[in-house]
Amino acid sequence: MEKKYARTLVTTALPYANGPVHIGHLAGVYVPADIYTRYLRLKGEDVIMVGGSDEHGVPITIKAQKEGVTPQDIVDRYHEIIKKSMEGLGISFDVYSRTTSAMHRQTASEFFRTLYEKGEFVEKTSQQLYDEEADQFLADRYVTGTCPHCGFDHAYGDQCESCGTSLNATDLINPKSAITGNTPVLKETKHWYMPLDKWEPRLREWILEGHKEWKPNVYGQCKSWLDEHLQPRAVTRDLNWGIPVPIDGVEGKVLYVWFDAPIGYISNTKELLPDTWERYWKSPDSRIIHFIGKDNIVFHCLIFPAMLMAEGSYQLPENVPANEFLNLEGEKISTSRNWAIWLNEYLEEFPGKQDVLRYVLTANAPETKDNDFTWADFQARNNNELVAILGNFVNRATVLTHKYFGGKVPQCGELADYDREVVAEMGKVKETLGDNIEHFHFREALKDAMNLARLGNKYLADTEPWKLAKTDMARVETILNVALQIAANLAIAFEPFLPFSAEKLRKMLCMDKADWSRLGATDLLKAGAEIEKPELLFEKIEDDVIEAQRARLERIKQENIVANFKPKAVAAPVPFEDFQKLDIRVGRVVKCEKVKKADKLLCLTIDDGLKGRTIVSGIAKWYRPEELEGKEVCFVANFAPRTFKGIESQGMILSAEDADGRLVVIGPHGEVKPGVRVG
Ligand code: B3M
Ligand code: ZN
Repeated sequence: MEKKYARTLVTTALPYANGPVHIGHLAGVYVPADIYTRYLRLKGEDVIMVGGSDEHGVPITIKAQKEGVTPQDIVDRYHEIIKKSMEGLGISFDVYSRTTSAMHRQTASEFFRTLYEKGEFVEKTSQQLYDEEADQFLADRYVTGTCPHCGFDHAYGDQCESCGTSLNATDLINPKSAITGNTPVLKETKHWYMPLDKWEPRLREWILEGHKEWKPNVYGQCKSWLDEHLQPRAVTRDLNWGIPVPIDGVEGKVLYVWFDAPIGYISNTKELLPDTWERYWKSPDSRIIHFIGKDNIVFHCLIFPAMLMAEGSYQLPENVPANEFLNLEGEKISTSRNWAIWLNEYLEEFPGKQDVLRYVLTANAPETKDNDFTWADFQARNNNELVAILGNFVNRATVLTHKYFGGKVPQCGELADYDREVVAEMGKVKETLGDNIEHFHFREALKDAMNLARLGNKYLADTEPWKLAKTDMARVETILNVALQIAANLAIAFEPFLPFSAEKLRKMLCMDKADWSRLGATDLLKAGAEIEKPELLFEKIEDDVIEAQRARLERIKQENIVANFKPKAVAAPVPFEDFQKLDIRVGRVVKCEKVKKADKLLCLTIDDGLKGRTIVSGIAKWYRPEELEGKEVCFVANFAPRTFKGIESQGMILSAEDADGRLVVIGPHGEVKPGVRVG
């Protein structure tokens, strides 16, 4: 028997306020959390969903420094963007706050002090890199140097982006401060540590014994951390952005962002319910569910619970249904490389299509493994599922009702056997769909809802009321009554997933608020009741819209290639005599034309100051022939001739290959006579 709870607290990972939210955040955290919460609300349960922006941490200070503004400017900007776009997508937070709020600062400080006073921290001094000129300790991200593993000379203090190894800033060879460029020195500093090793036995028992029902990806990750044994973790940092360490006499130190951020869930609940928040956190008949992405598992399943255990008065989470990652067109989503679909931009570019994104992200949710978002799939799911199945069924049922019954719900006469089968099928949806949502199987749950629309379509296709209209109007009445009841059921079943369309559908059918307990009922609409004029729930998305999105991604890819270009290592030395063997000369292009049946090749006639020559070159993709005519180019004059497509090429045009593979022809920068040697 699963336990019954009096109330549920749903928390969603706090997005860093250093950029807008993207589809990866949505698919991993916010859309599933919203489905879950809307479902519980629909059932009339006591549930709140809390969220907010994570406004501390080094990435925010780095971004501020790059832009020459304050960290507060950065978080003010992105907090607004994130909050507004989440509302725009219908993510129904009961509160969406921020970790720079006064309430949070107070809550996190008190939490730290309680642990400090209980003697739950271990104090340790260690050597950290320090920038003497800037007079500050350097966070790992603020140090760059040579990677001790691969020799890449722009590795960060926490990770080498070339070979992927995680590093400590003190491992770097030849470290440099990102603030002044100086070589940092080692300096002693004191910090407070959570002794996670002390909590390991309790964490082990709580998760490995007590929560075998957690998703395998979450359980497995916890097990492997626990099996490797937990080490003490510093919960303070030498930084000037964050919540100051609330100990008398301590200056220039703040709480580590991962210490304060999860406490944000508590602060936000307090902000929402100043008098009753404790019920959600401390009473044993409440359950706490953390929705997060897989990179946050250790913090939510081990570190934050250890903090809660140490504090002593809080409940531990009941479940942490972490998702895997969503990729974009086969590549990892990346904020810094702009490889993402940003929610705020989507909402502007696809007005009124919130539910399409919600649908695609749920149908493709990375629940058990990483998944891929592609624009082709987005288009296909909209056109072949939302339009062709759900929209089409609702449209047929309502149009026929207007056509034959003036927009009034017809009487339901005696049901035929087939009608009974269909109705029975509809009756099953509530349990399977509900069960799937309760077990965090949102993809399956969405399929259950869609299958109800499929059932409706099949019912109309099988019974063909438009044919019966000439002979058996009583039968048509019953069929359309059943079809309309299915449509009304869809308005309930889809409410957690597609709240905008479900509302539109309820309005169209003149229904009251959706009520989960009525799902499956055959009397949601009363005979004789009027329904509104049919309106399309979804519209087809055309190829050009998808093409434009693909072109945007293609542009970003090219920009990234150019931005990330790093010159190759210089080749082995050669003696000057070897170089002199190559006869490189300047020539003028007299004529240039495409080579027939070879889209890469151009044929150039060169004035070489002698009797002239022909050179075939693979640059057609980058130059129109007339662009080169009259220009001076450099060419190798003493290669043995080679034949391309029947043309003898007497040399090679020199060109540089840019980071994105584009070839640029090389020529002199001043006036030079054709035939002059280069060297
Ligand atoms: N801000 C990290 C992230 O976006 C983080 C989550 C905090 S949840 C308490 O991955
Ligand atoms: Zn490396």
